[in-house]
Amino acid sequence: MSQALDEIKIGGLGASRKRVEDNRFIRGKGNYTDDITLPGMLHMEILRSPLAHARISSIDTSKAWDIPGVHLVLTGEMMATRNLAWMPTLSYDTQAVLATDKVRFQGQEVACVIADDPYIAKDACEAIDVDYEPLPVIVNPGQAVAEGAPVIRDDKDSQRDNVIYDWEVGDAAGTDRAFAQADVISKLKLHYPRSHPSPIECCGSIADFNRATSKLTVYMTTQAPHIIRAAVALVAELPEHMIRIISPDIGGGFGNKVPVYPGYVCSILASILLERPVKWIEDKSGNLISTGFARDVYLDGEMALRRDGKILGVRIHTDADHGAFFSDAQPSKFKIGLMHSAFAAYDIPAAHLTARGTYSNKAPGGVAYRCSFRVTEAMFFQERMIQAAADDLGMDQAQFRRMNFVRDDQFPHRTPFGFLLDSGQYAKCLDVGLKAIGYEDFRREQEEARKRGRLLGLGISTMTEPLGAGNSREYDILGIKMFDSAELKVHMTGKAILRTGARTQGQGHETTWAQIVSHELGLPAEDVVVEEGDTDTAPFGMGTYASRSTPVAGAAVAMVSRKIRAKARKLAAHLLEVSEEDVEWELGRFYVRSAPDRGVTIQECAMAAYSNMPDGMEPGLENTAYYDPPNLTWPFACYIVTVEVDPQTGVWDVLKMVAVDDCGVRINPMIVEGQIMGGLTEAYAMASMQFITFDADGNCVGSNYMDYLLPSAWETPGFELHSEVVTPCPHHPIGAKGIGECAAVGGPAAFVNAVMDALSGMGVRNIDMPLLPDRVWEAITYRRDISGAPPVRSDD
Ligand code: MCN
Ligand code: CUM
Repeated sequence: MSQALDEIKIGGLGASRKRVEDNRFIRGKGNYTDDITLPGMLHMEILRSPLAHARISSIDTSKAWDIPGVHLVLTGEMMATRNLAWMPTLSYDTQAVLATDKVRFQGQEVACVIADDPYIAKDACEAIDVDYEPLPVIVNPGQAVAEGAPVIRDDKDSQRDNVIYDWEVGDAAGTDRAFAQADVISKLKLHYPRSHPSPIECCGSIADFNRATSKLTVYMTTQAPHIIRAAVALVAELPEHMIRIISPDIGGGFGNKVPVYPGYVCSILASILLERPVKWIEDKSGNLISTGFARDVYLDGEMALRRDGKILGVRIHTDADHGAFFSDAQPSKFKIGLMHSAFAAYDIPAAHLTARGTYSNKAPGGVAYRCSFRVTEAMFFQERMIQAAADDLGMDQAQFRRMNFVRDDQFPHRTPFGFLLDSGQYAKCLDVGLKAIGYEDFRREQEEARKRGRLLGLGISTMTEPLGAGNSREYDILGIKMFDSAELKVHMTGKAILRTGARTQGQGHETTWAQIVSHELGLPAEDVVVEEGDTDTAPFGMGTYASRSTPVAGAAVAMVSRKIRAKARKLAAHLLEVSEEDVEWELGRFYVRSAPDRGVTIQECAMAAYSNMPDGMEPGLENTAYYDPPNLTWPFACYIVTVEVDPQTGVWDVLKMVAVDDCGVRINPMIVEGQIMGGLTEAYAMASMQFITFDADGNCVGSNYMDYLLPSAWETPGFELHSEVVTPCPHHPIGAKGIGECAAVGGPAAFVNAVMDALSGMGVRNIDMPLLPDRVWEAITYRRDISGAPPVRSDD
């Protein structure tokens, strides 16, 4: 107990330390990509296509070249002479850097201008004449596979249609047998609409090629600097040791800053050609219209049920709209990410999933936005399906979940799709949530209110999700294995610098990693500075996404600290003049087992490492650890929302929301709560207001913040968080599981389930997100489902 208290005092595990990075952020002293100015720096702007699908018959850049201050106009044709008109994507497809033959989505990069300042560059973009011959446009998977559909990717010799892949996982025959035995079969079909992460800071890069040293330095907004270095080495064929990627402070990533964008590539080539630094900073509409969108998946599934409520099997089919290029950043082995993590929290004997991916005339993207590779869609479908199934059976929502959960004594548990779950207390989380929301009372209140014409609803979402790719057996990106790393250097006065292969974008790694070192070594957290994001100094790692930092890099931080402690123990034995076996450890101090008063602090050991080491010992107190996790981590969450729907207007208000998250041991409870609050806010936004859609001509509707709404504190409801359920991860060195995405993943279904519950008995089975008032009103008034994303509905 006293050790735990001492630890909190020095900022170790469990301390709600204020975020050290906020010291500079809230004083305006952050250092973002756009803050960086280099001598002789030029500015790049991108000309984007106004049309979604068109053949390019000519591009005339002569007027742009004539504008004073213009240094370079890049087109696809010029990129092609360097073999850079196309680049490989992280999903083994190709993507146009600058269009040559055709444009394939509105907002696609057609040309770039590099000039003395961004205003000249923008004017010069407008002076470029492009002749387009419009082609028929495809905006959803139904159109993509229709008879006679134009082939979008006619650049690929082997591509005869718009299908990217047909993929399956699970046991088809076993699932057929489960359905043959079912008393009830419940069905659900829905669309998880396209959404956009919209971080405060857009994407950007400053490429600086120095001919004299042959060194290319790129400052850029990336969540994964080492992957970018590898990609630049392989695509631009530059020697890897001559490439330095620096990811400065990042103003939010949320997945938007994982992919490789044409703007990065163009700024790099421009700097090589001009031998001057070239800066590209994307504007807000450019960001919304062309980068890293998420979701856009149609899900169709059914569940085989026994009359008593036992789930016997599930079948899921997904149709994913990938846009013009298949550029998902996801583990190589899986075509539809970790969609097959669906239903993992439930003990289901048989399951089968089929997935088809298609091209469309929309911006590429795929798995980004606070989601471990499609788990958001998986968990949304799961929890909507669970609610529909319970309704079909006439069973209580909570009881149906409880009777089908994987029980505490069933771990380790293998899901029918092959994942291995290690630990959890699902029923307990649900019980805490039900108590907090006042379940029984609300149900009574709901019934009473119904009699007076008021529509109240309660929605539950319970899920476990796989966080922390990978283990290297199963998880790689383009063959690069998904492990991570940490390097710790303890200086002679006991102060230290820690570097990892992850990259914080707002999650607070500078604060939390120091807490892990504190826990392992007893150094005060404030004595440990954390640095990430520079490939010349950080150890190799796969970056931050999929909430993998704590599960993988965080584990590496614990492991490297233990290596340091092992060496410090030898130094302690030397200082105490006893054998190593006689030395005991307590937080921050080694002592002699038979004489506990005789001891040395970790700081004294650090000094000895540089000034008084035993004979034959290598000096210094530094080490590196690479960590390949044995498995993913599986946090669990229970989100419960109550709402009131106004039948006259379709407006719905959140009455109360409770969240019970079990992410194992919490390093910093305050940061964890911040992650959950942020995620729930995003979940609420997706459920209630966020819409980025396309008309029949492929015009993006929602490419500005008048149409694509970000919730402010005014719209966002209050959330009540509960942290009493803690199931440590058995294979993580400090028992932590990931948390960064849980609320954004599990939250949306709770809101939608609540509105659907309010409408129960009205013959409405589904309203696709966002549940805008007019859509809810239409469902109530005409007693029908509302599907897809207008103006072009999926069923059109
Ligand atoms: N943490 C903790 N105890 C745990 C788990 C996590 O104290 N048991 C802390 C971590 O140490 C870290 C934070 O919580 O400081 C998030 O940790 P983790 O769950 O490991 O997630 P990552 O650090 O890998 O962050 C990635 C995740 C993703 S994928 C997206 S997308 C997202 C998210 O984080 N983007 C964010 N949260 C974000 N928060 C901010 N402010 N900005 C973004 O861009
Ligand atoms: Cu896919 S959003 Mo996060 O994993 O960077």
